[in-house]
Amino acid sequence: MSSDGISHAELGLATRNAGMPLEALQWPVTPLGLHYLLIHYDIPAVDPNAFRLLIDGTVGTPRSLSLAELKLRPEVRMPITFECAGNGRALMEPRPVSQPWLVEAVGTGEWTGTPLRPLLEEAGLEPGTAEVAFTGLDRGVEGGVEQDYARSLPVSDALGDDVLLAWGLNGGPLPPQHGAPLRLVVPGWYGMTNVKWLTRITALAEPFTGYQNATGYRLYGEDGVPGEPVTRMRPRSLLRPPGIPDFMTRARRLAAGPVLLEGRAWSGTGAVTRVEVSTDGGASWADAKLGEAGGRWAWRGWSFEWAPGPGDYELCSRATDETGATQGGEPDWNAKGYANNAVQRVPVTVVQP
Ligand SMILES: Nc1nc2c(c(=O)[nH]1)N[C@H]1C(S)=C(S)[C@@H](COP(=O)(O)O)O[C@H]1N2
Ligand SMILES: [Mo]
Repeated sequence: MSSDGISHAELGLATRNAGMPLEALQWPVTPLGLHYLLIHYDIPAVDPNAFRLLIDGTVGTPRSLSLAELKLRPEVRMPITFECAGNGRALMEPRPVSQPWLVEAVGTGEWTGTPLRPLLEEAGLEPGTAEVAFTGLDRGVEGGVEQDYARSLPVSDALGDDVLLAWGLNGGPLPPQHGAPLRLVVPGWYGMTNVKWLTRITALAEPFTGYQNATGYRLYGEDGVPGEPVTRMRPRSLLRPPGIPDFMTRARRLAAGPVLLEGRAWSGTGAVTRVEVSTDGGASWADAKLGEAGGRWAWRGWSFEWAPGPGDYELCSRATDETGATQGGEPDWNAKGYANNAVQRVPVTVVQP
C-alpha cells in the first residue's frame, strides 16, 4: 500500500473529516461523535429560529416553512447507514488526491424527521418535473467554481420511500457538523446525497446542472470526461479488527484459540443476503452467520467462528445483496476515487497466548 506524497492540504481534509474508528462496528447504531464526517466547505452558523425551508420551482404552491412548522408534521425515526462515495479512495493506485479515506467513511445513525414525499405532493409537482434539487447553506469554491453545496435527485427518487427531512440524530438534536437544523436523508444512496443545512428544495423541468451532479460525483476515466453519475451504495462488508493493534501500523495481534469475528454489511442496491469470510487473503471463502437486519436501510451484523493457531493471516469479508451484486478483490479505479467496494484486508499475527 502506497501513501507517498500526502500533502498538508490532504492532511487538513483528513483531520477535519473524521472517520468512524472500526471498533465502533460493535454498535448497531453508531454513537454520536463516532459517525464519520464529510464537510466540503465550512460548517455554517444557522439560527434555528430564523431558519426557513423554501420549496419552489415547478410546483403549484411554493412554500416557506419554519422549523417549528416542519416538526409539527408526522415524525418517523429509523436507522440508516451512510457511506461516503470516496470511502476506499486512498487504497486506489494511483491514489486520487482528495479526502484520503481508507475504509472508515461509514456509520449508521438513527435519524428523526418527516417524510419528504407528502411535502412535495402538497406543493404540487407540475407534470414534466424531471428532478428535485436540494441546496445547503454552506458555500465554497470547488473545481474553480463558487457554489452553494447542492445535489439533485431524479423526481422518482425524491418521491421514494423513506426519504426524510431530518432534524434529529440518535434521539437528540442534529449536531452542527451533521447538518443542523435540517438535512436531507436519502437511504441507500452514497453520502453526498444527504444534503446538510438544507434550506431550499427546487423542482426542475430539466436535469440539474450544478457542480456536484454534473462535474463532482461522476466516475471519471483517465481522459477527464465525466462518466456515469455516482448514485447508490455498492455492497460492502467491514470486519471489526480482532485482537489488539500496533500503535503505528494498526496491524493486529491476536492470541491463538477460538475467537468470534464480527462485522457489518450493507448495500444500497438491495438487501444483504450473504456475507463470506476469508482468513487467507481471499484465496478461500466460507459463509458467515447473518444477524438480524437492523431495518430496511441499516447495515446487517454478521459473525464467524475462527480458531487459528499461531501464524500470519489476512482476514477479508465480502457481502452480496439480493440482486447478486458483490465485492471484488481489487478497486475499480476512477480518477476521483469513488465507489470503491473492494474487500477490506486485515492482516493479523496470531501468537501463543
Ligand atoms: N450541505 C452539505 N451537505 C453535505 C456535504 C457538504 O459538504 N455540504 N457533504 C456530503 C457528503 S460528501 C457526505 S459523505 C455526507 C456526510 O454526512 P455526515 O458528515 O453527517 O456523516 O454529507 C453530505 N452532505
Ligand atoms: Mo462523501
